[in-house]
Amino acid sequence: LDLCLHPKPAGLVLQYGTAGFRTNAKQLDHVMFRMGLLATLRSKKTEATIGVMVTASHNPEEDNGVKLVDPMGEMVTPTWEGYATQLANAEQEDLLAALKDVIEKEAINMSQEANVFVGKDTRSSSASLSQAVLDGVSALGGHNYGLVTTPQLHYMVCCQNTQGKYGEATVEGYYKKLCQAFIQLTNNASNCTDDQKHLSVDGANGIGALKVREMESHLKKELHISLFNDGSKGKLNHQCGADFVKVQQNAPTGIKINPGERGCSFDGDADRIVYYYIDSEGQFHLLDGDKIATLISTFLKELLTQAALDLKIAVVQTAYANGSSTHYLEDTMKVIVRCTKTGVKHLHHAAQEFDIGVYFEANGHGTVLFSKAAEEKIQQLAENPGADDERKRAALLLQNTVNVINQTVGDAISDMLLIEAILAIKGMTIQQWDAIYSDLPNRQLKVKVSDRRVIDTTDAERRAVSPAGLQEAIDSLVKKYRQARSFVRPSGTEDVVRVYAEAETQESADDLAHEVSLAVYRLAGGVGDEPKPL
Ligand code: G16
Repeated sequence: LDLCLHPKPAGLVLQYGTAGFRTNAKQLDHVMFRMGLLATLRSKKTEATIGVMVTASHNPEEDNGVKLVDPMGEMVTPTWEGYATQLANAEQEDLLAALKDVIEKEAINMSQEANVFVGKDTRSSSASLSQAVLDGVSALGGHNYGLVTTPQLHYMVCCQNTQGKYGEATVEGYYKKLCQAFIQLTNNASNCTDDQKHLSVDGANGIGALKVREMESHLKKELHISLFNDGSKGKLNHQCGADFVKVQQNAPTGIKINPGERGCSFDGDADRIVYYYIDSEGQFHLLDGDKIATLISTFLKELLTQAALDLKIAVVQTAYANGSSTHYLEDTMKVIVRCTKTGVKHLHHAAQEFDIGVYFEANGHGTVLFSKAAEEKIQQLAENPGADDERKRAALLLQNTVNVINQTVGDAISDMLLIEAILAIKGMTIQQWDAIYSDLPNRQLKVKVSDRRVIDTTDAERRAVSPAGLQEAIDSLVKKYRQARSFVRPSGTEDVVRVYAEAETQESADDLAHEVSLAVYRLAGGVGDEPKPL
């Protein structure tokens, strides 16, 4: 193995962030190679298949990134995130020593075989960068899946390591499993018109668009998809996609939907989804991750009641969750709500503590986890010849719900199928779904600072502990507005500080977000022009 193949520019330092390494694609060649090496070691250590996904998800086309996927399809464990950072930052002459260090610390048996699945998104830099990963996968058994969505890669890693119990480790197998479950679910919907079966999808000009096309024939016309931003002309994530729609609170460019009709947007690697519609007055209505979590948990709770199954259900959110959603879930739905730090890995972990854990970030990244015991109880009831009809019907619906969900990670395609099935079964319009609760007006902003690491947070990122005086400043600004809340945190995927504010009116939310941005700019070393009022 030639360790000099993809040399590191001297002095460059990068961090394994919220979702792996993310930066301008030009800086990532050596990181990719080294992540190939590390994935091989992780595979030897776990004696299982490991995934490597080359993507920068919601970031602009010029960026790229890489993340490692552990054996059950989950994000790589924190100790190994640490190794990833060490390896990525080791100067060229120290690389061998850094590798030896991991091998020693983890007592890795180097004669053990390794198997690594590599996937990539549609960015122009992804081809050469995924080749760099493959160069690093020095051992036998590297498998290149080529173009896949991030959740498809997670799914296939899990299938491979469960010897097919979770499904077949191919993209075809993924479509078959999800679509079969979807069709079984929608068989329970009565009187669904063609109009109700129609959905407009914004593919963010990314991999999700290609994969929706590939999947369509498996849907057997149970869902009619009009695909926009399919990558044939527009730029990835540019004025489209889930992040744009969520942050701008506006429809993506390039989509055509009639008033009242459902639309949804994926992000660049199809692990996020948000829904929306435009009313007859031309007003845009967003249904984000919080609304999705509410819809799904309501549906599951109703089925559990019908099935008379005593399973504990919880919803996991982050600080970005709209205050109205948390109130509704806790006070009206009476489900347990947990708050974790941003990053799917944190939510996933918290959701594992319950029989059924529904986790969603407000940005549309999320899924549902069922404990083994919960899945067994559901299956027993579904197969019990003595059970009464209503209980059995509910158990069968729960079983198909389990099968339509990609439990390894948030998945736009799987979430879309689940949401479409729920709306069809409940005979619910998007307006009725939207009316479950009303969002508090909110605003998200970004502030550029010279070093975002000066901001440190606690309490699931809801309070800043440094720099000195920042939290006090936020507290006194929040006091000026009704029903207000605000927090700041350094992004783990972009070189910015994120600011979130919500309040009783949009004007208050905008003013508060602006004032908090100014506080960040002044107290945390802002660069460039001072933030201007909206
Ligand atoms: C990634 C993570 C998400 C996170 C988002 C923004 O999303 O997977 O969990 O919410 O980044 O993170 P940050 O605010 O730290 O930049 P994606 O879709 O880009 O992979």
